[in-house]
Amino acid sequence: MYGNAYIDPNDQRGKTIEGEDPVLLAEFEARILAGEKIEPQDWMPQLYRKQLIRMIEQHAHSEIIGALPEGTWITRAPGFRRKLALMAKVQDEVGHAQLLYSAAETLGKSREAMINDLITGKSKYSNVFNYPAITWADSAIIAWLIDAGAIVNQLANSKGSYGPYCRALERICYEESFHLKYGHDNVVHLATGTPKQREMVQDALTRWWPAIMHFFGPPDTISVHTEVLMKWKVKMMSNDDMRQQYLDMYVPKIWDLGLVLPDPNLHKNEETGKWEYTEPDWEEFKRVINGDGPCNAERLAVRRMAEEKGRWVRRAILGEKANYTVPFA
Ligand code: BYC
Repeated sequence: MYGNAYIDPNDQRGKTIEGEDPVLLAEFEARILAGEKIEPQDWMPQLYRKQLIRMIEQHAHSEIIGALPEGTWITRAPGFRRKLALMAKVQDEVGHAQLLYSAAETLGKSREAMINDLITGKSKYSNVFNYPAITWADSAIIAWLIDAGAIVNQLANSKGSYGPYCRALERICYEESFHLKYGHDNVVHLATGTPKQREMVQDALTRWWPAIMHFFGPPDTISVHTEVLMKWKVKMMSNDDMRQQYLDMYVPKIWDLGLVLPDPNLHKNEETGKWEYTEPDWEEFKRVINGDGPCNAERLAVRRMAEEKGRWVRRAILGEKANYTVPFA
């Protein structure tokens, strides 16, 4: 347990900053304003702690679940070199989850509790991993364009206020940049290949684009957490600003390959300097992040099976401490 890390579910201070000591709160906010990092043993408002746990935990779940769609292609990768590279990438993603669960643990929530919340459907994870990787080209699009989205998000937030999260993000970004190059190489190979390969990569891009637009979160006007997260420098860019930066960096690269994005309205308004686009279907986004996407049930079933099958190992190493609170079916 770290510093004042005990989490009381009935503690109303976790919902607002009311009830916090005003002097401690002012000192905390001054440190954040000065660009200092907050460390686990430091005083922090309960709302800051709860928001960080929510966000880092969701991020960790996204990495471990995110290993699954690409993971299905390891046995079917086209050639030995692609297989080796994909295996290494998938292994990296699981390692990212490990780093992030450790960062979240410093805030007082145990890893067992986080995993239980994932496999019981209580916690969220990134929308994008609830879609299937139907062809090899889907895995290429994930590695290029979803890892690219992750880098936009993580590079910004690695400059944030909570030390353990920022340090984990920095390390993750080094590996993600390599994933991005691997993904780009795969997409270029397909886009400059046979007509069949080109068609495959175009179809994959068309399938993934709406989910990629969702990836950065709902528009700022309806985002619930952005205001408080940005005030305390957990989030360093708003959802819409991340989406804009991403479009700026990657749409020209996609068009350079002669690929078509499935949005006839997508263009940069030269006067405002902003990208204009058709809003993706936010009702679908809500359904998918709340458990009703094409692969949610399958993804959680795989994680549940992994927890169940690994149980004896945890028992052997940790004894009673390995007991999870949720009984498996
Ligand atoms: N997916 O108030 P908002 C990877 C939820 S893995 C699902 O804007 P916030 C990779 C949000 O949680 C890296 N849910 O939220 C791995 C909230 O619901 P709750 C993935 C989403 O937190 C393997 C509600 O919508 N990256 O790259 O201010 C292979 C309202 O949203 C999403 C991360 O996890 C979403 N996309 O901002 C390849 C980054 N968006 O909690 C690649 C870490 C929103 O109130 N997370 N929601 O029930 C973040 O940076 C922020 O949480 C977000 C959303 C920008 C995603």
